[in-house]
Amino acid sequence: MARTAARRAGDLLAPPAPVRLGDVVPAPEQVLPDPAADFTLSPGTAIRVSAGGRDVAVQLAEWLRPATGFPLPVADSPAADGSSAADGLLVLTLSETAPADPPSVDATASVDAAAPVEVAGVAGAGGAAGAAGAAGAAGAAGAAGAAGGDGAAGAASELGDEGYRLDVTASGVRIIAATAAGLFHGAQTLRQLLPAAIDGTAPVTERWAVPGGSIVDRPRFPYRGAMLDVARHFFPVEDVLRVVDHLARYKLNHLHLHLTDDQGWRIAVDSWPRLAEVGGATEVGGGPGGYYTQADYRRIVAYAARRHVTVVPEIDLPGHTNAALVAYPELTPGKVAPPPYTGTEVGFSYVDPADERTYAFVADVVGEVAALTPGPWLHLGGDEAFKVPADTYRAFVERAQTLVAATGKTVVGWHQLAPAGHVDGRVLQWWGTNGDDPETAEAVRRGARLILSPGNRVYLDMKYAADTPIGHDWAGLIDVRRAYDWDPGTHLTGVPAEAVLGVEAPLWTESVTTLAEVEFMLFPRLPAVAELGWSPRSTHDWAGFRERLAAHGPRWAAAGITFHPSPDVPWPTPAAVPTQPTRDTTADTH
Ligand code: TNX
Repeated sequence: MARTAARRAGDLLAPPAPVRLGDVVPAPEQVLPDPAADFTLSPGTAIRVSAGGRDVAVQLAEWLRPATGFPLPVADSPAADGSSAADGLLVLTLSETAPADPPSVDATASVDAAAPVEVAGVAGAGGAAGAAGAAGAAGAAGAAGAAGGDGAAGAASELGDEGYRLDVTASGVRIIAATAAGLFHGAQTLRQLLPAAIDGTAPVTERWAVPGGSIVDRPRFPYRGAMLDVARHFFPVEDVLRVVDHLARYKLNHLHLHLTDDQGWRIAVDSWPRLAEVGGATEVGGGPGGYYTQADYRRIVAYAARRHVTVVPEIDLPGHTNAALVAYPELTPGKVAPPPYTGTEVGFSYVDPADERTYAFVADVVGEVAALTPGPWLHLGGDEAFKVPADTYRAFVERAQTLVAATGKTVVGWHQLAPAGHVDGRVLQWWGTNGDDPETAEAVRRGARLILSPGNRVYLDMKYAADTPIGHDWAGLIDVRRAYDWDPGTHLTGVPAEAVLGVEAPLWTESVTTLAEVEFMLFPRLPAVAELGWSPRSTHDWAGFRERLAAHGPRWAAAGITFHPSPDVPWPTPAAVPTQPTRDTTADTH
């Protein structure tokens, strides 16, 4: 007791926590800071978790132990009833029925449907917006704006599939959610509220302060993703797992793997073994290539699932299939194997749409991939089949869509699939560059939903600037502001926001060869896209975002993540900027 009192007194004298409650990326729906309620982790801090949340608690402990050096034991908590967080605890509560507004945590009392809120973007830009803003705004209409009209969550169930509530008081932290995914996102927020040194891999001396107050948070869109092209260059399992970690940090919940293309087939298919064995042995530039065994793929899927990331496998058809044709010449229209391809042109290859064996191949492949994939999606590609006449293309795609539907998966495809007939739930991934595509809008009217990946906004293989050492520029140069300053809800003419499932940032890898280069292209644009997918539109604010993002530079540096030191972002110190990959490449070939 005495020690606790002494610690409290010390905390009151201590400077405020270095991170402000509104500094989170992506910006939370509602933020109510209480600077008098900072909590500081100590060697005695423990984690308590209610049934069903244990794996999130274990992961939180794993994130916090290396830099703090604290033991952070995880124990089950019998109470899922909103009872008081005992002193020095991080309490994770998974409950559909517990109030999201636990009475024991002082700062939360005022956060309800009519409560003051502080939108993160405003807090980030405003500097001293903390207590005064929160207290002064009591009764203001902020909540409705921030929540997109929904008001605040009154109970955990209102937090939905992925939402959470986080309360920090001087005595502890509580995260409450209706699902493990929500709890996980809340835990990622808590991680970001600690000083940047938390991302280091060895113990450091630091005051591990968490800013006081409450956050209530839910995503704007259910689908928030990134794509990794493992076909142009192959990336080993460990690299993919690290990319999953990067996605999860920013509450992205889908990893689309572009598994097949002209230059390589990267997934083992038992019924057509030469696809991986022969088709996997090449990559752009003549390197050794590689492929995932089914065990490898399962490992990726399981690792991602633990982080609440769903893997979306893509088998690109009918074009982008040279590697498959090398392995199985009977799939080519001329029945003669083409030479292996290691260049970067697109649009020349296709499987024979006139041969029944092609459909047996498609059925076998999507059948095996579907069986390996717990998530609901299977991506059929469909882009750039330039050599296939429109009618033939459409008939092929319609059969392929039906074969995917027969596996129980929902069809996803690039927006070139638009003219084909609708199948239940079909999702088109729009990668155009002009925001105006009547054919896609028409497919939406026929029932399709959309994933937005505008090439000139979120193609992460585009260079940041003319002197970026890797990447393309066919869709323009994309620095951070360009990646951030658009609205997925209104981007495509004639497509209502309700038809937008979400956003995805693809990374094509013709010129990207190593994990460091992958990270360099992802950071800092990936968090910008994550914010578009997660945060209510009312928080959208470039000035605030760039400030919040800047504070992540030291986090990435501590975690050993390579990033582009974009001049768009006011990085805190040059020391936070790691060496960028220096390679003088690559011919642009789109
Ligand atoms: C277009 S976007 C492609 C890819 C290339 C990419 C390069 C799409 C569906 N197809 O095959 O890798 O451009 O930026």
